[in-house]
Amino acid sequence: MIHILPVLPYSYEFLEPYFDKETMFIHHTKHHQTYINNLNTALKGTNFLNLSINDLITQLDKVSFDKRKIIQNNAGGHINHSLFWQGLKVGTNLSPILKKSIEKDFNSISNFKKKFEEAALSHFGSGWVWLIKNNSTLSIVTTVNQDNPLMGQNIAGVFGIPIISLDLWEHAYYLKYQNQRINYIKAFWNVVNWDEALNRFTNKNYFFN
Ligand code: MN3
Repeated sequence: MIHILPVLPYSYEFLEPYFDKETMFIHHTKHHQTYINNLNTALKGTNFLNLSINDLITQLDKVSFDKRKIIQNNAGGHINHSLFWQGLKVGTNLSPILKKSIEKDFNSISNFKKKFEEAALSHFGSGWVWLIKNNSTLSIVTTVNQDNPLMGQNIAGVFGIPIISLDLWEHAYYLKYQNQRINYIKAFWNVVNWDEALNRFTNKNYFFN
């Protein structure tokens, strides 16, 4: 299969003023597209051409060593951005079921947000911050580069189902927020798609074609 850029489920200006139109446009059409192009190129001549992106990222340990890193980086770049776009929306609310689970593992919603912001702010360099679910426990983790918690412990250093995620690469915020990563992180709370988070939490919808 040839991996293709998923259509955004909203317009580029939909997340204004929190995430700006120009950043969203470049991020989706240039950055995400480049990961996909590089992935399609890297997969040529391999036995992994028929795998969906979901299956591919869980089988990276089977990729030959000389191609593993380039496929890991670009398959990760593809699925991470697909998850990210679907995880953004304005005007959704945290559902009681997920709220209860966050409160169980982080004591309160405000403490959860504080821990998430701290993890995002202290992550050095490029990567992602995640709320993940492993069995019935929620935790906050960061991954480097384009690693994804679904890649597993051996590849990403962590395993879990992504519930919410935030891109920490400078390309995700530099145009609007320059070096002020904290302002971008705080703006994120206005555009978290809590409906999508609930779908993933209840295991209904975290796979992509
Ligand atoms: Mn990005």
